[in-house]
Amino acid sequence: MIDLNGKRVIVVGTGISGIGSAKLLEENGAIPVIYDGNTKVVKEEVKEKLVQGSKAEIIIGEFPAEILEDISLAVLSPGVPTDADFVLCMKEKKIPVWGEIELAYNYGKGRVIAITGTNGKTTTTSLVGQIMQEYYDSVYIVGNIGNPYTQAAPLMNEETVSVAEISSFQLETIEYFHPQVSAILNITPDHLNRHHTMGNYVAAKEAITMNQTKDDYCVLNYENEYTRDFGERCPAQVVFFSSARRLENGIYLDGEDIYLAKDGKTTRLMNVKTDMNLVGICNIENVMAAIGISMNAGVPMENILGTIKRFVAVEHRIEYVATKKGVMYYNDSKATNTDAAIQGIKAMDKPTVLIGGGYDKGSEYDDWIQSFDGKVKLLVLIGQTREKIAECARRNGFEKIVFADSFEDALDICVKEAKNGDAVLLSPACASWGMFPNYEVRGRMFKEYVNKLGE
Ligand code: UMA
Repeated sequence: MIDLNGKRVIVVGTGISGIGSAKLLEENGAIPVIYDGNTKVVKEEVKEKLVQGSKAEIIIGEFPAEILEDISLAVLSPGVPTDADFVLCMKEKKIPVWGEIELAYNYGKGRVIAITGTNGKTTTTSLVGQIMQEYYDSVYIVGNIGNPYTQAAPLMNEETVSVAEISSFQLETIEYFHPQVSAILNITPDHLNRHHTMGNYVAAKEAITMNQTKDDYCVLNYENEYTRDFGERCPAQVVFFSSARRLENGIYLDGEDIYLAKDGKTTRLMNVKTDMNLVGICNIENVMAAIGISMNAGVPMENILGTIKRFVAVEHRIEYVATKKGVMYYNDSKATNTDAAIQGIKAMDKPTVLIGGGYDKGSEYDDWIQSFDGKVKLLVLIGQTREKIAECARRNGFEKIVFADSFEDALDICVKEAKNGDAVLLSPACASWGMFPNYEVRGRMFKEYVNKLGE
């Protein structure tokens, strides 16, 4: 552990990650200097969230470079780009730049399971978290899932198992972070406005294994070209899973059953129709990854399979909401990129009215439109990306498009257009920013609206 007692540490961001970092630092004797570039942030409101009698300095607005003179460490929130001018300035002054994950790891105790991937991380983290909680006494489910790791760190002991969902943003700023079991579920283009190139994005994901050795495990998807290739270079012992072929070693889907092939022996583990409650191939992959992770974290297979049977879908991920006038409504607000949204479409087996669009992350939408596969009867577009998506849809021969002026308007259109036997799917392929604070609020609004509809 690096001792920061008495040291001045700059914390960038006053969201849940920044507040968690500032509190943890102060509890351990460091002096946080909290900085946020958003001039709308109110100092008093930030102060209220800190430890009682906090001595933290709070700076809002323009970054005052002179404060870097006596700073020992910088802790960035995940939303802060690592190539921002003030971050480059810190690096030039040889100030170590950590993220909230590294700080929590510095003070945390016990074993760590870390899960990343473009899609499926929240479901897999929740499932692995539940498997661990039902088997071990001290378990924390932390990270990008919305529960800051820094908040749980002071509560940990040597027996603790932390199950951490880690985003590519968070992986850019780790240094000693060392999970005993890691997983990269898949890598497809996402967040390219932040990482600039696919190479940078892939490198950020792979960094989850940076401090792992052959005593550790890394669970990888054999059906994703990036993660399959990474298997050759991975510093940990690789555990592959596959939804498309029988593996000689690993966990795989064959027909409706999941098998484990290990030490020359093959065992049938479960049936995907009767032994789990989640739908779609992406969820079968998440379950296989969870098996690979949990068995290498010391949980007996019988317990793992028991929890999988009991586990129900994560909120906002292809979540069934209700059936109104014969129309089934699904909330897939968590589909903030095209790859996740493709999984949403794949899970539908009815003519579907689809709500798409939102914040522009610089994504391309062709693959998503091509996955409509005759299932989408109408695409209702919202937000900043609606023109860009409509243009892409037309280019791909899909013309059944309407623009909605607001989220409410989009929902009204869906109710009018969806007929008995259809589905309505909110699976926007875009982040919610600009119209909502986050995808959770977007999903909750959808559910509230649907639940108020008459039978
Ligand atoms: N800020 C600056 N300067 C900047 C950028 C941001 O001062 O250049 C400030 C903002 O004004 C704001 C604060 O930083 O006050 C926000 O920090 P943040 O965006 O990191 O948000 P947090 O509330 O701290 O939440 C973060 C994660 N957010 C992001 O990665 C964008 C949460 O993931 C995560 O749950 C939380 O830490 C706890 O670990 C959310 C997310 O959208 C769910 N993640 C992305 C995704 O899943 O696709 C990666």
